[in-house]
Amino acid sequence: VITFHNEARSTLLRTIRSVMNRTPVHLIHEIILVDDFSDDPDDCRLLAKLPKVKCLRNRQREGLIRSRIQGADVAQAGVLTFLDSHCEVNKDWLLPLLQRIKEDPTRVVSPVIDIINLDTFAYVAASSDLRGGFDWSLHFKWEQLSPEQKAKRLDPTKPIKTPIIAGGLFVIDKAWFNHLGKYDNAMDIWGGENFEISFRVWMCGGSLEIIPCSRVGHVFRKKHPYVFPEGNANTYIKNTKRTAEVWMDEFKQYYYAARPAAQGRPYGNIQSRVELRKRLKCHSFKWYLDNELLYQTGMIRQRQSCLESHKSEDQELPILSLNPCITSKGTSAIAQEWTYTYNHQVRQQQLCLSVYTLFPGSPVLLSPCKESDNKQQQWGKVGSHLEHIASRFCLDTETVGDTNESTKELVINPCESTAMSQRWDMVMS
Ligand code: LR7
Ligand code: MN
Repeated sequence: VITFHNEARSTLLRTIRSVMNRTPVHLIHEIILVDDFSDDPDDCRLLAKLPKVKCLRNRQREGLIRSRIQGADVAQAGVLTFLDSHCEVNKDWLLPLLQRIKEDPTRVVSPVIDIINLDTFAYVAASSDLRGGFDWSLHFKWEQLSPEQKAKRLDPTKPIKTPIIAGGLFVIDKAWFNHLGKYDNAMDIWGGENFEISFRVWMCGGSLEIIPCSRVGHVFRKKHPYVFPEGNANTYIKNTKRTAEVWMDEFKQYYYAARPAAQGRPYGNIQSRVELRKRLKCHSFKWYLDNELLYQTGMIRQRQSCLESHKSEDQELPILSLNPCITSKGTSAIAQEWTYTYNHQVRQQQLCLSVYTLFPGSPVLLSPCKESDNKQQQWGKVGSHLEHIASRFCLDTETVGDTNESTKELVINPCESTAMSQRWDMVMS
């Protein structure tokens, strides 16, 4: 879905042409252009002669937010890809994005956004050590990954969790987009919708990622090459104020402090968005600030040993053990890779660390993750302890067997701050 208002034909064509040339044909169901009432209706109409290209034209200027909803509503495929109208997608851009959604349709994924030079139109690589960030005035900015985060990124192809997406270039499962409430259709022209959708995705059960293997160039412009019927500042305030009022709870006071002009400004009715948030049982904004970066993957280490899963011959599900940490990449390392999720599960693909009997010494097992009623699978990080929330006991190891053939088994035991066997380092990125 590509929306545009008075886009230059050359850049519009560059966008579409690159999509057609650099995407396996069976992965494109259709290219939907939404002409947001551009001066010349032929811009869109002529392009619809290309294979797979469809053209919708608004009867009045709507802005990019309502235009994207229009495009999404008519789209027939199961996955939606949004692009600005002045992009050049790079080689193999789409597969790495689709793969992430195939694995987990609650992910919303963006490519690394390269720079198309405004003056020369040259394609220039951007840094891929960035993620999205914002300040309290709801101004988007790119944020360097910290040296710590960078050092942990041994695998440069690994997705980067991001609190916010830039907004224009992303892929989302269509059913998930609809379930989450599309966009706020009372937002006008341009601006603010990227915060709204980013907060909503994280707070209502999804995640946002930048996928370094996928790259798309974008022309970054110094100013808007189009008019805002209500004025640029008014529109930005209306859209961000709606975002703050619906999603930011008590933290909206920081928004008003940083953007005093927003106080007392009309921003329309937000009731249906407030209801949406209630209906979806979304987390609080505080939760977002506290947790949105805790969705981490990495090793769970006790001194030189790491928590590992392996297949056993006589059991259906893999079993847990403690083995020397594998620091090299490769398939054997995957057995030691764990994800600590926002709902406090410790998971490996579809399996979760679970405890079904709540006695000292009860075994910790891998069993299929459950989405609800999953108290047996919830773990809290308390200092260097991993606390099983239902029992309030701590993840522990016990040595079984004689001294020659001893193995370590995973159990829960009453928490003891001095027990070395209860100390875990979650080496996460
Ligand atoms: O009234 C309008 N109707 C439209 O259809 C105004 C704009 N548009 C179209 C426009 O032609 C373009 O195709 O909407 C698209 C985005 O507008 P831009 O290119 O003027 O926006 P931008 O690139 O300056 O702004 C970024 O933030 C916006 C906030 O509303 C949108 O989310 C943009 O999609 C977004 N662009 C990107 O994320 C690309 C990377 C830039 C960065 C950082
Ligand atoms: Mn743009």
